[in-house]
Amino acid sequence: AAETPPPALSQATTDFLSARHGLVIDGEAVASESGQTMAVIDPATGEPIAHVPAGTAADIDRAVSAARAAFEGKDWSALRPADRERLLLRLADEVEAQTDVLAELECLDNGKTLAMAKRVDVRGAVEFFRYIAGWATKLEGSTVDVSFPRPRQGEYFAFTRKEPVGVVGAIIPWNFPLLMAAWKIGPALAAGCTVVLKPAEETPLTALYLAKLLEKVGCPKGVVNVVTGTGEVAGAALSAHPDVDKVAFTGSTEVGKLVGKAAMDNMTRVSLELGGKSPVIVLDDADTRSAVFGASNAIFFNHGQVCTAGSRLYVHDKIFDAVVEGICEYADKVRLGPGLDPDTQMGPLVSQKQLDRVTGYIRSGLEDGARLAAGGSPDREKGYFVRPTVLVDAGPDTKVVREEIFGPVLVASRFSDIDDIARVANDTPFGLAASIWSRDLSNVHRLVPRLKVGTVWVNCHGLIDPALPFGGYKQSGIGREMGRAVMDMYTETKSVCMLV
Ligand code: TXE
Repeated sequence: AAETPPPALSQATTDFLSARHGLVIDGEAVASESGQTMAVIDPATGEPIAHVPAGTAADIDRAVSAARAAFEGKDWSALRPADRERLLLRLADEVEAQTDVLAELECLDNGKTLAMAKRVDVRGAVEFFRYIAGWATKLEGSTVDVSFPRPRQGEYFAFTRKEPVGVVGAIIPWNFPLLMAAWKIGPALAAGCTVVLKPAEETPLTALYLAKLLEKVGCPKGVVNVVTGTGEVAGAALSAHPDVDKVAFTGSTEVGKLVGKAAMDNMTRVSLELGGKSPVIVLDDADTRSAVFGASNAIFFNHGQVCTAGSRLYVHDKIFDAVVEGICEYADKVRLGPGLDPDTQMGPLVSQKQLDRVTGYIRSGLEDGARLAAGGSPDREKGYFVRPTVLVDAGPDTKVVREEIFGPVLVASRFSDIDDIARVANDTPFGLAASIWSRDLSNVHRLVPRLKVGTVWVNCHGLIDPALPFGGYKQSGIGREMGRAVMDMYTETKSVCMLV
């Protein structure tokens, strides 16, 4: 296909890309102590677009000290809950005002389309900051009637207080870089915590830009620190740091286990949002058109690089062919290209590593006997493009059915026994989400409690709302993000019992 030149970037984006990037520690942009940097690659071309410092354990030490000093210091603790709420609301306004730059950076850094970066990533961060800001003023303890024997004099008065957990170490992935930063920084600041953020090495740019916006809206120095660097060095140092009070991690289950173990050595609180292999279950009475569209979006949205991607499709035998044909038609029509090109519907995968991983899984599925119904190949010579792919009738024990691929690859299987479909859907180490497509409410209600997952969608998939708790059963993680539930992850409960 003829390459259309991407539209020009805004001046602010060009300026930011060509600037010298530092780690953000105690409000200053500083080089890594090692002096090393890492290239940031545009996945549409494979070319570097910027360089950022490769943070080391010594840099994590500096950042944690800054976060500790800020947590204990008067600038941050002097802020009333209402001040923290306003700070987050100002941040939301500033992120919104800078939508174009943030979306361009996300598009160049991650590969997603500009339209999606605006509509999902930036909009999602704005909405999330606005929602979570409100929790700063709504944290409450309770008074408790205790049943001790009556004292000779006076009486007991007992209550609980919610207190910020302290210094938060946040480690985030590359699939929604700005949004994941927002999901960690938002509740931390609302609760009164301070943060050291380690963005993914593939996508550090919007986190660094967000740090500038935090400074602009008056966030005190040291409250949010950003250390770019690799997972093995900077991430590992952050998760094992004895002066971090809570680690918040989103990423692979494999790394989540390492992070959880390292944190547990110091009894550091930890929340883990990990991988998934979410089933999309289409019952025989489902509306076929909406199931086709819904199942296509469930897997191809963000190129399948979504922890809740509907990567296992189970369709009732009666409508299997119609649904799978519809999804393949959808897949075949998707236009791939650089995210900046307005005609693009799907951009490249994030990195060479992901390209190799995803194409490796497609090969393994075919070797294990699955039939290729759509896609199956890289799309261009340059950049990390993979066509939306559908594999049919892969065996239940094959790697493509059991492991998280994290790319636009759907495995479609048929079923006929609705009483058995929950067992099939649950036959995975993961438990993040599932969707059910049906017009029969009693079948839906029978299935919902049987699915061992953190979120069930019915006749929709992947809808995430700041007010709705989000997280996994089983190896998909520990804890819940968003909603009221997330504030428990960033606070300690102190019980106070007084004889008065
Ligand atoms: O993830 P990692 P990768 C899954 C998905 C994907 C696979 C590999 O299946 O194909 O993981 O992606 C940091 N100690 N998900 O390798 O490594 C790392 O720097 C501490 C699902 O990119 O888990 C980054 O900031 N931190 C997922 C973050 O962990 C470490 C999103 C996530 O990277 C570390 C991303 C270590 N030893 C990938 N090693 C989802 N569920 O949303 C790495 N990191």
